[in-house]
Amino acid sequence: MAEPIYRFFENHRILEDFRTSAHWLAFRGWSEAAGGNMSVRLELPEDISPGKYQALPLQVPELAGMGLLLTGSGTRAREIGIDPVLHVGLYHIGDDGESFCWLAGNKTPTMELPAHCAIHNQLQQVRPEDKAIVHTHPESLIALCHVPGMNSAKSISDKILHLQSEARLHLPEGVGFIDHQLPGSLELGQLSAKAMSRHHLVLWQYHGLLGSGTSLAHAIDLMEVFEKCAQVYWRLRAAGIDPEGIAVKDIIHTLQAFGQLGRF
Ligand code: 2HA
Ligand code: ZN
Repeated sequence: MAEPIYRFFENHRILEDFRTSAHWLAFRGWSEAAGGNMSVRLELPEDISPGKYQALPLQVPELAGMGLLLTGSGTRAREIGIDPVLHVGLYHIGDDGESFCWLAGNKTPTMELPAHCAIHNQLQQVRPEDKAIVHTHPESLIALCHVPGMNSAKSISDKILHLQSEARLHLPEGVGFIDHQLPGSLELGQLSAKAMSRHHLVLWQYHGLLGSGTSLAHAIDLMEVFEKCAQVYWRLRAAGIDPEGIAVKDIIHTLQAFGQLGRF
């Protein structure tokens, strides 16, 4: 198709970020069935000719007029990694900030559309450089949710991130946590937006992980740091050790040395 919006979509360099990120998520086994979803917000060209608008389940005034790339419902990471054009859709958020319209690519957005919209609306205000959101299902982190006491941002951040000396440098604020919610619900979306205003990563209890970054690859970097710590935790538990972790004074020393203490 030769329409300008199709050329804009199909040639957009961000599709490469979708391709390589989806490939990696599939390779890591974090995306069983069609688990997980990704989005990036972007500016659209002036000359779009939108069609029919549908109501969004929430108001997103910060996103009015913007473009949103979103993986499609039921799309598999291993297939997005081969051809993102078929599996990622481009949408226009209406100037009213409460509707959206399909422009190109996949036509059926992920069931986590409310979360992606709510979070982008929040990030546009608090961390505008974070344009990308990834949701995925890493098993070592899901398993953590079943450990008694691992049920708050503080308990998980302090126990798990202090198992590797650089983890807290990547995530000085720690990670957020949300009690189990209905997948795809507006409630999950709104709680996520609130938690993501303070954290780059948020663990959804018994479900999976949510991350933001300047690119999809950057969000996945942070996710891998957290998942690595969880793998260290499970190795120690399997050896019969319940780890104390690195002393807080050493964590503080490291953050101080790299000028990140203010974010702790
Ligand atoms: O896309 O992971 O949370 C499937 C999901 C929903
Ligand atoms: Zn999920």
